[in-house]
Amino acid sequence: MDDDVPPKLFSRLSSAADVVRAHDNVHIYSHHDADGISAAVILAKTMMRAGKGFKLTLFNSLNNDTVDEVRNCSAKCIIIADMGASYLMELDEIDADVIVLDHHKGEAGIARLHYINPHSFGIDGMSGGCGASMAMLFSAAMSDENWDLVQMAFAGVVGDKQHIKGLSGVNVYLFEEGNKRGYVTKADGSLIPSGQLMSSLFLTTEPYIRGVSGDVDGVSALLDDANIDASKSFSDLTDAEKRKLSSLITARLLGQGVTAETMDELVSNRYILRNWNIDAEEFAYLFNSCGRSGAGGIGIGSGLGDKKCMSEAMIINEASRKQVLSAVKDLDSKLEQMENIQFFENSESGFTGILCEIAMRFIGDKNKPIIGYNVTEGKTKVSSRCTHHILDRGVDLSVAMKTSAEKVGGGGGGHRIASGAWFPPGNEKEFLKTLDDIIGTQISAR
Ligand SMILES: [Mn+2]
Repeated sequence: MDDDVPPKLFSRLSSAADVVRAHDNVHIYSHHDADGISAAVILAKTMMRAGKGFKLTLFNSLNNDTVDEVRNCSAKCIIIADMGASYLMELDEIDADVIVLDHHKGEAGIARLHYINPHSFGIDGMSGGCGASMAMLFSAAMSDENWDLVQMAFAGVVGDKQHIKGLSGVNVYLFEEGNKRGYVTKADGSLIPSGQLMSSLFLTTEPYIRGVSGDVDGVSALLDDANIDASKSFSDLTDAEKRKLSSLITARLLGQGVTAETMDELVSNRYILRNWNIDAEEFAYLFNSCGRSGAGGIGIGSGLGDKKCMSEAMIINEASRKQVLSAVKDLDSKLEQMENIQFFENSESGFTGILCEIAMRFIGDKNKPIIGYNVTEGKTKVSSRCTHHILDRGVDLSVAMKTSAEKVGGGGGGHRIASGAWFPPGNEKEFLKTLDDIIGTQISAR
């Protein structure tokens, strides 16, 4: 694929920038995950620098209720990031200037809306541009002075895992421009998590190492095997120690049935950000933790450089990672199998998607998509994940999730590889049965 940014995309961005310049106040809406929060930070900073008044709201998702909220806001200029593609017609009817910076699939006959999505320009939004990438392109169209914000864009790119097979699409352009200006550099990845080893190996869920993650004795035994002093950090390790520890971790992961594809992804490049002492991956963890703990504002504050927010975000991050870790350990024994899918119920809302992703790579059957759901009052929320290997077998989760949810009075959508849905509680069995059938049909049609 051509990794240049298409000229048409630039002209669309520059007319969107003109629209915003004509207003004094803007309402920004974004998604509460790492990509959405990164996009929100970029847009907030851009508005501050442009001297615009702004409000900022994060949503768990764009749905009928939150679209209503957008419709009823008083702003005459609205920017929606990392969401919107599935509500284009509704957003187009709003009596205001609306700019949508999304990378999820969705096309509709729109008249007034300023819709900026890599998919519209022949770039795959699953890997070649995320919400934060689009926000960054828009920010650069507002002013060339905003290129420092490319650091935040990489928190979004990494948060949406767009870097794992190497950069593509507009992310290549963002890296080149950011690197040229000294804001972003690449470093080699490793199976060994960054930070103090006793703690980082205990907390690690990417990779989730059975018998090590969440197991103090297991961590000590692993470090003993590798002949490494337990007080060491990743950065203290000699090359020989790194090699020894990596190979022990590799052996463990192979024993868990982790694929070569996943191993490659785990050692994908790390992105170092000039103005921060944490890398893009650590930022993505931080933002995700804040978002799913309902503290997206703390995440945004830390991305904007507020020291108090940053230290609070660090605390939230540690607590949230412990919570994810214990849920993953729990999941290790309760994943249920159907013919073409595997599923689990998550009692906590907010991180079902992350659990799906971890389970897909480190716990479950590598040949079936993983579905996780959480039943709350009034709504069952579903997340799903598969792998490139499963996509190659003909699976499209975005279609399958949407169709199955609509059948039980709900809705859904997303990417072929990761998609979400919701429906009224009580329909879980029927939903799963339909989904299992649809995935079966998709595979046999191939
Ligand atoms: Mn995104």
